[in-house]
Amino acid sequence: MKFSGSFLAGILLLFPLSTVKAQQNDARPTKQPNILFIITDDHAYQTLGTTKSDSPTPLPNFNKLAKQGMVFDRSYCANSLCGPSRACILTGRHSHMNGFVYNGQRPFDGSQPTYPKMLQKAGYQTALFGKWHLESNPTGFDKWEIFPGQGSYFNPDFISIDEKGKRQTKRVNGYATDVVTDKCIEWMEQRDKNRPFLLVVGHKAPHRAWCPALRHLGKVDVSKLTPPKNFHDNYANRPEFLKKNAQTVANHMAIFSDLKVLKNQVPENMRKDVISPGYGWELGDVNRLSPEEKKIWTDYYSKRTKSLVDGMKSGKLKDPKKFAEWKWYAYIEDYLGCLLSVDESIGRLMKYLDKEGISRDTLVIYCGDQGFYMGEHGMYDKRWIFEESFRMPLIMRWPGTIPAGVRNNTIVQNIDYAPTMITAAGANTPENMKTFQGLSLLPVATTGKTPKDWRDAIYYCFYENPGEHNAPRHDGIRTERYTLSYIWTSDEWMLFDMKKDPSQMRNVFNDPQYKSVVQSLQKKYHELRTNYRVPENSPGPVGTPKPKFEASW
Ligand code: SGN
Ligand code: CA
Repeated sequence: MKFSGSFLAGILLLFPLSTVKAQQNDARPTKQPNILFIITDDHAYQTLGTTKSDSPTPLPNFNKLAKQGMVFDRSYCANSLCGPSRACILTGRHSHMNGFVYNGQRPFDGSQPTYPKMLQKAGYQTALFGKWHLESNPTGFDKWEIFPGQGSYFNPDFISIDEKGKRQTKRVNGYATDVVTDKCIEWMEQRDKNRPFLLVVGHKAPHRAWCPALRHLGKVDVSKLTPPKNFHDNYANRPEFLKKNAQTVANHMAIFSDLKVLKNQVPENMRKDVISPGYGWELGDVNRLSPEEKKIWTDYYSKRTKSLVDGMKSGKLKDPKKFAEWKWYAYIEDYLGCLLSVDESIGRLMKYLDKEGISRDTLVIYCGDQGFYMGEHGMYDKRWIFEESFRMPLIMRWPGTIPAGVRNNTIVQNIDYAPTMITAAGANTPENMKTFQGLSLLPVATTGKTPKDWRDAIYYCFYENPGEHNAPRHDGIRTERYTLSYIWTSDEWMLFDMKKDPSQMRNVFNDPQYKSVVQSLQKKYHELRTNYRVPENSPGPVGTPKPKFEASW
């Protein structure tokens, strides 16, 4: 039987495309949900803000999101660095398969299958605003405006494509988190309401150098906080390489940039005592502020500068441990200050969904791009397989489909997010699903339970070597109880018993009591490498600086 074009158009008017497609496909939704994917930069799970204990400062909208949705307490990244992690999320495949193994090595190959491209094909309108960090132009998005590189907190620039397909850069006044949220809401206002949408909200916050919005200066009370128990970690009982890491709060933070001490208010003869060698640069972002804004910023940070100068004069901060703690308080105040704007952004986006009456039709996914240290092991930044940088925040909300207020403990990974969205959209064709190495989280998310045949271990690989923070190339696995890792550059193994030693202070790899555990975990490690098709010499023989991987799928 043949239908004329107008008859078909009539049918489509009666049944919007989203409904028709979902009915044709025997996937779980009866209607394709909108997907609002909010991704922040360097948000530490420890500060997620979904409970009182993990929120040293009130984050009411994170809290509400958690109550209305499901918090995944054990979601891990596949490679703890921004670009690679985002590439894993986009493709649902590990770094060695998608080819983006570390920042700046080469642009992301946008010709490979990704979840936005699949959604576009399945009838979605798609957009992305904010942080991208994969260098090549985004593919799979009808509309995109991205930050150049890391982006700026104040009056940020956005790259987009002009009519001739050429890149153009435009500066927008405002604070990055607010501006990205404005652009997202504006785009949703103008969307085609008869088609589902995918909107990726890419926030810069709370990335280094942790600059809160001016209205949030002084809004975080750090007086009751204390540094983590292992803040003064001396790295005993673990591989030698750890001692060489260059991401400690004590020695590797830039005093005038990260910690926002005002250089011209520090007496010259004191500067050598406060600047860690090589970390004396000043904050570039501040030069983007107008003179009025700069005054507010300078007035605020004068107080911090005074506390440093007074502490040095009185001798209180001359003790390196005390000085490191002073830095930690400055760090945490600014870091949490950045999260206040993200919290507001979530509030605004959820309010918009409610106002439109589409909350029940929208799958909201909130995640970070990897984990982050809030002083654990004395560190900031990420990269290592240690729990704080490995685990990332993940909340999913889909009222009526995902049970509300549930904490889920299933081990999941960022390569699972793409297959989850594709399955939710009913686009889980064999052709699409075969490209993924991750699993759809819907069976977990809709029941809150771990399916019987769920994986028992995940694979991790960090390629950059040694990089800005001197973290070596290493890979490893995480099971319910253990983290096993191999440092390729120094040929060392680490094993942590997460039940007995959750802070990872003791490497038990050579402990005779763990002999059989080591054997079975090493077997698992090799099994995962084979199953995920990790090339035999990846991440590279001892000492090799630059492995090259082509995207393959
Ligand atoms: C910058 C930061 C690093 C950070 C990398 C990667 N230094 O280089 O501290 O690890 O980005 O971050 S900074 O002085 O320029 O802020 S990532 O999130 O993009 O992977
Ligand atoms: Ca990041």
